[in-house]
Amino acid sequence: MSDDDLDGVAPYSGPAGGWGALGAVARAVRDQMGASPDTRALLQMNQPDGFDCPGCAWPDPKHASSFEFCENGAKAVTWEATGKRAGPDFFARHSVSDLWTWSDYALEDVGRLTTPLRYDPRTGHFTPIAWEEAFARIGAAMRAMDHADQMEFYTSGRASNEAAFLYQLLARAYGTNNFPDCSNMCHEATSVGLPQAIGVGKGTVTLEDFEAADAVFCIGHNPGTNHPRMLGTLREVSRRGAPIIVVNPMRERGLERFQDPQAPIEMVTFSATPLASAYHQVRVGGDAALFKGMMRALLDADAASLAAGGQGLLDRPFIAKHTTGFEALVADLARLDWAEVERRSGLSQAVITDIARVYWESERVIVCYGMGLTQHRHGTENVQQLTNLLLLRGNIGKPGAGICPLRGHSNVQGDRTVGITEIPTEPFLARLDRTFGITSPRKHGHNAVEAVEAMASGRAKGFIGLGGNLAAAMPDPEATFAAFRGLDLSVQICTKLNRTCLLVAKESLILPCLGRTELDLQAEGPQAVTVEDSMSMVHASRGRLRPASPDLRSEPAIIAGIAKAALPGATIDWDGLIANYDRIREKIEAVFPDFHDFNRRVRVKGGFRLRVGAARREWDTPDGKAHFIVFPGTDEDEGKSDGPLTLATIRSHDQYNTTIYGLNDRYRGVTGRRDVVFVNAEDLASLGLEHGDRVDVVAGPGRILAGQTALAHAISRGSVAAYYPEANCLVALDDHDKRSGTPSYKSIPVTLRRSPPPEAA
Ligand SMILES: Nc1nc2c(c(=O)[nH]1)N[C@H]1C(S)=C(S)[C@@H](COP(=O)(O)OP(=O)(O)OC[C@H]3O[C@@H](n4cnc5c(=O)[nH]c(N)nc54)[C@H](O)[C@@H]3O)O[C@H]1N2
Ligand SMILES: Nc1nc2c(c(=O)[nH]1)N[C@H]1C(S)=C(S)[C@@H](COP(=O)(O)OP(=O)(O)OC[C@H]3O[C@@H](n4cnc5c(=O)[nH]c(N)nc54)[C@H](O)[C@@H]3O)O[C@H]1N2
Ligand SMILES: [Mo]
Repeated sequence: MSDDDLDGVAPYSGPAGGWGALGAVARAVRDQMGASPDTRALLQMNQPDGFDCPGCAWPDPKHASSFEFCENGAKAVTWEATGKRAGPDFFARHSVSDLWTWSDYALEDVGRLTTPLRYDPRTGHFTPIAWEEAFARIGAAMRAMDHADQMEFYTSGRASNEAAFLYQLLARAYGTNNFPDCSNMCHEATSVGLPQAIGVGKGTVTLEDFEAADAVFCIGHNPGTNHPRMLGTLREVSRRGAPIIVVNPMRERGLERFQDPQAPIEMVTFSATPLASAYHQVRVGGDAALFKGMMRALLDADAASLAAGGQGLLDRPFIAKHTTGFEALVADLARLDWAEVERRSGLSQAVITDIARVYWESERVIVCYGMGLTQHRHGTENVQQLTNLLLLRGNIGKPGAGICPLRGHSNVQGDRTVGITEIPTEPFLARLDRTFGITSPRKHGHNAVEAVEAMASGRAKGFIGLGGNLAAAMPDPEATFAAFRGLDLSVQICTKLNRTCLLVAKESLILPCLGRTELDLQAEGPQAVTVEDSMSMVHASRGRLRPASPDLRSEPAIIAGIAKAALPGATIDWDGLIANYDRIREKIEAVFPDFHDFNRRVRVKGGFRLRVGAARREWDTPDGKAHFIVFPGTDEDEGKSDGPLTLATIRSHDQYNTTIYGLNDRYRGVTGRRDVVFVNAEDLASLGLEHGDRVDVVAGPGRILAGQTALAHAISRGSVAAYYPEANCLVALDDHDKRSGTPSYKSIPVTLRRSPPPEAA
């Protein structure tokens, strides 16, 4: 079928950014904010005295331009600052079973929640409830649990440091380490893989390093959509002539060409800056094989250099002084089977050697990566093999070089830093106990997959969600939804209605909170919160807009309300902490020494950087060294791959995780629909299918995404892609990286078959 016969499908020939991006912002402002929009919010975004953009965790340049433009940041802000409201009258008109039939897009499009709500099982509707009564009911249900581990405390990564710190305090004072969080579905492979290798689970670079890098590798992330402000950084790298090497199964426009809306000349001349100097379409799940191939090519070239009387290509002084495990790595790579590497990665030995050559010919290299590496059965191994590659040439802890995981939510890294973890360390718990006079539980808690499993089996009976939409974000909606419906208590602290809110338990409450853009007024005046970006920079965020409703409360205030009701005898001064968030920051500083002088340093323009040992070649590992870690083999699928194709779930340009802003995916040429699956043209042909055919995507018995339109797309052979969250039905709860628990959202073995004709279906 040609594109002319297909609704909403036409190739996109423009660059990323540019006039298309400006047009999209204008539409978002009009749709969400109405005729007289309060666009002041857009001008305060990422300014030193404004609020932190809730869009992504990419840092702000030190010398912030007057207005850091970003299309998807603007969408995130207009989404929050919308004029639309989901008030009591709306819930009186619509029952939960009625709302259940609405799409995710329609649910959030109703607008901001205005008042606390409680589900009334007699009428099937949510009805307004006073805050104090809501807290009392939650407190009573929490106290009625047989033991504290029956509660799950979920955090989505928008929560500020202050909110997250109070939340972990509440849960630990209550008695559990059950902290499923969005990081468990996101960069957990980084949080588990990197500390073993380099002693810290965070990136080692700063924005300034990009100015000094001789080459930048972009592996498995899509910045044009998910970290648009990064394109400005990549544009500068490209204009300096430094190579940008992309490894991604799909050709993503945001990595190919960028027209900077902040560069007037590019805009008026319709020119653009090319970004990727080479684009390698790896097979989905083939990265570890690629990295091992690159390391082997590097070792071979090193040996050849030495044999010819040269210096060799490895940083031997670095390896000798700073690392262990080198010999074991070399021994593993000596056994490498190139045929296997080529099959897994979909790239030839010659191409892999070329990629490796760019790597070894560059003195200083930064590698950026995202979900394309972490959301695999071997996500942790992917991250560690990449780290090996960097260590071989001393590319960690020197200017212009390092590892750069692109974090997801704007404060997902900060939430971890201030204690949201199911596997807390003893020194941290000891300091927390000393600071607050409590006895924290020592037993490790649940991550996201374990939490849902515990809920499904009845071991957990209560859930509080500090933001997010966990039920829709997790694999296997059938099992996950049933787990939520079986609970005794379900509390969602959120800004908009979503699917998780509708999974009602015996006692279900929705507690509407302030967003980042809004004025947070407490007993001692307006408050600012703090966040930590992908590069460990901590800075303040202050909202100024009038709250969407006078009845909203801040996240810290809601947590304090729950805490007082659930732990009536506790000695923690919750009201004092809430009256002035400086007091929360004093406590954060008492528990985490890296935050010394917190209140002063966060008031300095631009904030401050938390210590990242590896960035200074201080390795916080048990033996004080960085570690090469061997991953025997290259097998992503562990023989599980019975389907001929591997599917990756991806984000469209018009969504924020489970929040669907619109139905377009501009850079991939899809308009007004999401029911598509991207397939390589040769794979389509070999399956006897054509561009535009309706197909079912089959991952196993009962795991079927039916009625999708197959699109021939620039994606590597053997790889297919479909949108998240629709495709979550293809992932089983047990399909995850066994070391980090990260669901393998991007390595799902599937087959495609022609859908039965509609009348027969
Ligand atoms: N506008 C917007 N911004 C966002 C988000 C959003 O949804 N919308 N989400 C936020 C969050 S929480 C996160 S975690 C980040 C996500 O940001 P990204 O990491 O960019 O997320 P994805 O869109 O899931 O996938 C990234 C890329 O991985 C590629 N890929 C898939 N499989 C493989 C593979 O096997 N190998 C390699 N090398 N690449 C592969 C896909 O083709 C895609 O280009 O963005 C954050 N920012
Ligand atoms: N198949 C597949 N599944 C995935 C992924 C994938 O790539 N593929 N990605 C995974 C990843 S990386 C992540 S991070 C998770 C995302 O999982 P979550 O973080 O749980 O989900 P979000 O969609 O970001 O949450 C959206 C909701 O957050 C609420 N919200 C928005 N702003 C605020 C606020 O300021 N405060 C509060 N309290 N609530 C707010 C709104 O009510 C909104 O409905 O999904 C994961 N699931
Ligand atoms: Mo994420």
